[in-house]
Amino acid sequence: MTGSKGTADRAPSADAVLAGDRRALAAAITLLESTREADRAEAEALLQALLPHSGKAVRLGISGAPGVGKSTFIEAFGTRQIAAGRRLAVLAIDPSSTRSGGSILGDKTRMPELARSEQSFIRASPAGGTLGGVARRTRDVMLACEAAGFDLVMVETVGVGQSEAAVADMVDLYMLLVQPGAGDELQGIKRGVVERADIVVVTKADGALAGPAAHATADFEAALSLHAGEGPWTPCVIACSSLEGHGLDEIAHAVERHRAVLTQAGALEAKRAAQARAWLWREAEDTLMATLRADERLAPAVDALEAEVAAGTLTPGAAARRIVRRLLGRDA
Ligand SMILES: Nc1nc2c(ncn2[C@@H]2O[C@H](COP(=O)(O)OP(=O)(O)O)[C@@H](O)[C@H]2O)c(=O)[nH]1
Ligand SMILES: [Mg+2]
Repeated sequence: MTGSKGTADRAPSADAVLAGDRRALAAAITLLESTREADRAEAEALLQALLPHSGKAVRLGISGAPGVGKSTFIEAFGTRQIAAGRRLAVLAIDPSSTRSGGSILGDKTRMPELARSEQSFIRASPAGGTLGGVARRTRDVMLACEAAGFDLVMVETVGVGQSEAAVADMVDLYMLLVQPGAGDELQGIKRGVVERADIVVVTKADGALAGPAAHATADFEAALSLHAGEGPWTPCVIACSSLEGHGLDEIAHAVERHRAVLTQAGALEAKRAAQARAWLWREAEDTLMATLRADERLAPAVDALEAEVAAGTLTPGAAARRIVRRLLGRDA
C-alpha cells in the first residue's frame, strides 16, 4: 500500500493483470503510481500493453464534501451493481493525506460488503503533494482496472480543491453528492462543480432529513435548470437513502439512461477522445514542470530570476520566458 513510494518488487505482468489476478493488479497500480523516475518506463510499457483491453467499463465519478455519505452510497449502490452481475472497482482519491494507510482503512470499514466481495476491488490513493499531482495517475489506474475486467469503475474524491475537476475530466458520468439542510456554500461546493454534475444526488433522504432532502432536491433542480448542460444529456437531481435503500434504483436507471443517450448520439466516444486529449496536456504540463524542477543545472539561474522577480526588478512574465528558453536549451 505504499503508493507514493511505489517500490514494486517485481514488475507485474500484463498477462496476469488481464487474467484478473488481483495481486497482479494491485502490484500494477503500485507501479503506475510510483513517483520514482526509475519506474516510469516500466509503468508506461505496462499501461501501453493494457490500453487495448481497456475502455469497456462504465466510468463514474463521485464527489462531495467529507461526511456527505460518499462511501456509504458507494457501498449501497455498488452492492446492487454486483448483485446485477457487474464487477466493480472503487478508486478513492484522498487529497488530505499523503499516505494511503489511514484513508483506505476508514473507507473499507464504510464498505464492508465491497471489501469482502471477490467482484469488487477497492483502492485508495493519496492525491500527492505535487502541483497537478491530484489524481495524476488515477486515470491510468482506472484503465488498468478496466483491463483486469472490472466493468464499472467508481472514482471517489472529496469535493474540495482541484481533484473534482480532474475526476470530471476522466469519467463518463460525474455525480455530485450533497446533503440536505446545508446550503452549497456550507458544503464548500463551487458553482463550477455543480455545473459539471450529470447527476446531483441528495443523500440521507430518510428520517428527520426526508423533508429537508425534498427541499434540497427542488433547490438543486432549480439551480441546474439555469444551465441545461452540454451535449445530449440533461442533468438531473435524485434523492436517496443509502441506509434505507430508496432512490438507489432510480440512480441506477439514470446511469443507464445516461449511457444510452450518450452512446446513441455518438457522444460517449467523442467525450472520451476529448478527455484523452485534455489529459495529454495535463501530462505535458506536469512533465515539463517535473523536468524543470529536476534540472540541477538550471537551479542557480532559476534562483537568481526568482530573486529579481521578488525584488521587483524583473517581471514574472519575462523571468518565466527566460526559464523556459534555458530549459529548452535556446539560451547560452
Ligand atoms: N441517515 C443517513 N445517514 C447516512 C446515510 N449515508 C451516510 N450516512 C452517514 O453519514 C456519515 C458519513 O458517511 P460517509 O459515507 O463516511 O461519508 P463520506 O465522507 O462522504 O464518505 C456516516 O455517519 C453515515 O452513517 C444515509 O443514507 N442516511
Ligand atoms: Mg468516504
